[in-house]
Amino acid sequence: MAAINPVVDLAMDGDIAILSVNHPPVNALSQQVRAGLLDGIRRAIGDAAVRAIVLICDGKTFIAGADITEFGKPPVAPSLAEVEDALEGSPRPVIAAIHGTALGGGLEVALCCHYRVAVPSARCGLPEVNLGLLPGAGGTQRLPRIVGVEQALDMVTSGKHVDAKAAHAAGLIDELVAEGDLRGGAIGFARRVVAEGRPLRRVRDLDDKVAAARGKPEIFEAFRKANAKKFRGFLAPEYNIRTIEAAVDKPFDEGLAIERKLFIELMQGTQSAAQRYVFFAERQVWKIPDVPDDTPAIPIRKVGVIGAGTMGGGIAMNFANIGMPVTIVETKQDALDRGLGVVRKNYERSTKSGRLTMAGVEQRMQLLTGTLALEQLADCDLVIEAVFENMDIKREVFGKLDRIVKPGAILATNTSALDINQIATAVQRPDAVIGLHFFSPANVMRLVEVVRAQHTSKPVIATSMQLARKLGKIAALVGVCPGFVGNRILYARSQQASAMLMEGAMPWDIDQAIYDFGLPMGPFAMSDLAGLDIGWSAEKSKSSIREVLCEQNRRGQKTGAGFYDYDEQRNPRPSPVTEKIVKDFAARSGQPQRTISQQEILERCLYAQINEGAKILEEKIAIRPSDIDIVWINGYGWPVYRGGPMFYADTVGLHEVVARLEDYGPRLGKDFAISPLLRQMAADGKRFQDLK
Ligand code: 3H9
Repeated sequence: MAAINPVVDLAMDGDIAILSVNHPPVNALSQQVRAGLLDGIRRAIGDAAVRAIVLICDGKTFIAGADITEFGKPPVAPSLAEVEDALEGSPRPVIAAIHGTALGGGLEVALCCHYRVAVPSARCGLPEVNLGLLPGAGGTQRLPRIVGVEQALDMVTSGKHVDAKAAHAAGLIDELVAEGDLRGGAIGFARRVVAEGRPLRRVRDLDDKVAAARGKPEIFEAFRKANAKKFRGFLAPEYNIRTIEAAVDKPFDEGLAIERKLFIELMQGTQSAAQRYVFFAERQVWKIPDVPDDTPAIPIRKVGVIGAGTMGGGIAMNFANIGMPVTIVETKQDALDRGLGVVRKNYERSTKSGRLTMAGVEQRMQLLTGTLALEQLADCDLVIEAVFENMDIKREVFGKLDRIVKPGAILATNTSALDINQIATAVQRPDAVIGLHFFSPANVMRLVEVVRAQHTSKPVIATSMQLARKLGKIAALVGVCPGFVGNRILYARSQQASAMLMEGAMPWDIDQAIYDFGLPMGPFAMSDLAGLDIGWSAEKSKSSIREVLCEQNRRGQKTGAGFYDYDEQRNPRPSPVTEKIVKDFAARSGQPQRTISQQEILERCLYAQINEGAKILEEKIAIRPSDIDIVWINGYGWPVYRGGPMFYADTVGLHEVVARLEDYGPRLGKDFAISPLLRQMAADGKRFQDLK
């Protein structure tokens, strides 16, 4: 074997050259890989003994794409296009041998080979859209020429991975080879290509499948329309569509030039910068400086959930989904039956969309055992309490658990705001206590705030993080404070939203500004969805707009009215009733009324959030700014193309954020204070991204 460079080798197997990449962790196309591939292919072509070339990778995967860490930096030769030209232009057949994932630039390289073989477990995809990009190395022009326009559109705009079997059926993979023998299978395939004198099949020369869509712009219009909601606010999906249109309408090289131009435009924009930042943030969030990866984890084989309400049921579903038995405890049989009934209904709904079979539903339901006896939790490795948000009740539950549950088990609370340190004083083993704050609906929402209390042990933290990952969640480790990270920042926004009602804005004005910014809904629509009567009781005073709405049985979507009026399909309409209530309150407050601009609404809401985020960092409640962004993207629908509130602050400029907050001054409320950290960073010209 001849080393071309530290990451690429060239070897011979008889008359077949084996060009292999060994660049962990994912064989990304760094400069060294590109240079090695270019050199290797030239050498192989230059060797008269070589009859065919197999391109293969070491480690767990084929090339998983361009090296994202190089993006945004000046390009270094050779370019990927040069490598691709060398592969595609080779006078000897080149065969890509795929295992793991062939993604982005990796699949684009494979598409420049004359043939592709893969093991059945391999997957292919062009996930650039998830980085706010489009495939910039010919993928948008070659993919539709192989799989057709419809599938290409779906793949480039969703970033979805296609498994090898489906890729084979679509023509993307020419042959599936035995799972454990990719190299042997690929060499065998190469020998057959040579023996049969098969042509050098260049994908760029294929036309049938794109010709089928030529002169039919309606295909693209229908696709845009069908996905308008999903693509709202994102630039990349539309740019991807345009490149596929170019593949259909233009000659290959012209299409390639369009792809290049649009790729550069996206690469230089803020959306892609945000999405690339989120890619790394999603991976960083698992890293906890004082809890190393080798921290011993507690084996979790059986879980207990206390409370069969919306939260408890949703939490239990997560565990049943991964095949783990769950014991659900309720205090009354009818509540238990109702809770398990809702779980079954949720599962059955998934059968309608084809995500689950009826057998799958039964399998999951069998893993769920309902009981009224807390004692049944004795042998659980993890118990999650999801009862009413009341400190006394929670402490009582924990006191009992302490006496019942076996030593070494994790005792978790799903509280969304209460002081977990105080809950932990109810037990003799505070090191076992942790917060696992799932978001509603818990079987759907990706975020879990893992809340570290004062005495939580490192194995308990490590186990909780690993478990969240197993459940398919994204977990952020946060500290104890009212509302933790997510709800504390939400509260900062709500305060501004409520204050603006007193100054002349209507709930729908505020919601519209937040929606247009890219969130799925504004604060008032969100309250209506959650229910306005959470924590409300009829005996309470009528001191807030929310309470008056509840008095009038306007308790949110579930009662057909809240801040908004709702029709049968739950479509919201501005409500004259709410308008009157707001105006009455505003008049009583004595505050002068004015028209509040969309800009002011946004700045006050969002900059107050950023300010709260800075305080959270100051108090070390979050490990890093990007963890806060992960919380807000995954728990509250902050648009990923704006990178989370802290990243967004960087794009605005911290100096500007502070200056605007100062301008608003007393309007922000008497308790509002600008975070000293934010102020200092603004003065120093720093960004949150600099706070690694
Ligand atoms: C592209 O190709 C553009 C072209 O069209 C045009 C070019 C001109 N680069 O996810 P993991 C790191 S755009 C650099 O935990 P897994 C990652 O940060 C690219 N680094 O592993 C992590 O580092 P650390 C299109 C990368 O097994 C480590 O590798 N391709 C890259 O769960 C392990 O990653 C994509 O978008 C990269 N491309 O999943 C694919 N990829 O250990 C992106 C990963 O320090 N990658 N790293 O935290 C993935 O989807 C997953 O990493 C993959 C493996 C499925 C491959």
